[in-house]
Amino acid sequence: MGHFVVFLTFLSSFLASTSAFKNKYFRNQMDLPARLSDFRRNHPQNVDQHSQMQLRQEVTDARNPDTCHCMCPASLNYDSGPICPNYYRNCSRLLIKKPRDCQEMYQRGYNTTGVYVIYPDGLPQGIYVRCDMETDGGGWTFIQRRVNGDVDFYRDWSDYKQGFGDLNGNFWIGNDNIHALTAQDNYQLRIDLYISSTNKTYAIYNVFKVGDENSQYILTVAGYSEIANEALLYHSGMKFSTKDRDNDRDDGNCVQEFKGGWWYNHCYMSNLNGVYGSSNIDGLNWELIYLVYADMKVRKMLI
Ligand SMILES: *[C@@H]1O[C@H](CO)[C@@H](O)[C@H](O)[C@H]1NC(C)=O
Ligand SMILES: *[C@@H]1O[C@H](CO)[C@@H](O)[C@H](O)[C@H]1NC(C)=O
Ligand SMILES: *[C@@H]1O[C@H](CO)[C@@H](O)[C@H](O)[C@H]1NC(C)=O
Ligand SMILES: [Ca+2]
Repeated sequence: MGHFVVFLTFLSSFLASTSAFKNKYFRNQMDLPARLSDFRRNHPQNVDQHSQMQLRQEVTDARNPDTCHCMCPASLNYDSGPICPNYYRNCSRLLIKKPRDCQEMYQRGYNTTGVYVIYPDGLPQGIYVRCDMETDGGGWTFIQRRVNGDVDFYRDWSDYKQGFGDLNGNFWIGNDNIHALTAQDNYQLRIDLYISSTNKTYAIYNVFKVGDENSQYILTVAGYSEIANEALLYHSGMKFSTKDRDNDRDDGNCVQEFKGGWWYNHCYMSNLNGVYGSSNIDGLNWELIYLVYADMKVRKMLI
């Protein structure tokens, strides 16, 4: 209980300093988690204050003997080895190292799918991401998700650079963020594809990297398992193209024709940022199989 009170005290002083939040939410402390997630959604510019809050909560948790009572056995390398179960956490390390991706959040004991702040190398201010903490052992950082037509994906370079959408719905986390994530280690990419609500499949590529903006976010994808296929390999080595920037290999303009930001070649075998619900060639599809749901997520390769 003590750590909760400390957290509340901190939260109160933070809330009191934010007048819009105060007027709207301060009175009702009964429903803090929901209020907090509302606030995060609506005020992404305050990511820094919130990440500090998240960390402060962790520090408090880590000092509490009820939530942190054991150490990793020496045989487990917490930083790069197998997932260290929650009850083996080494709290000293928890306090030192910020999570660089969703897997490191998972290793800290966060096992619920949802929105978290992570700190990829080179992004010390932290970013909000959605984590899949269930699929195949969890620890996946979403880079893209399509669930319905609420968000338009026919956008310009700066939108794709920064990211757009809603982490609880449809989004692209941003090419700078994808670059930062995949530059810090060897990541694999998993793509989940739903042809209908009951007919689903997935693809895994064991090599996935996106270059920086100078490279025009060039894609490197390889190492496919038997489940994956050419649908993405065809795009390996391509630069990213958007509505306002044609980097494709085609004489025409793939983006104008197919309506997504993507690593278009001549032009595509997969169009996962295409138009949701369209069954034309500009639709959301994987080798012309039209999809009702798709997501893309990355996880560090465990060697
Ligand atoms: C926990 O981590 C800290 C910091 O890395 C290290 O100094 C300490 O020896 C570790 N303790 C155990 C029991 O592994
Ligand atoms: C998630 O973590 C909680 C609390 O640490 C634990 O009780 C629960 O069993 C975990 N669930 C899974 C699926 O690992
Ligand atoms: C799922 O969709 C694929 C591609 O359209 C099709 O070949 C397959 O037969 C479908 N499977 C089921 C169980 O409907
Ligand atoms: Ca062209």
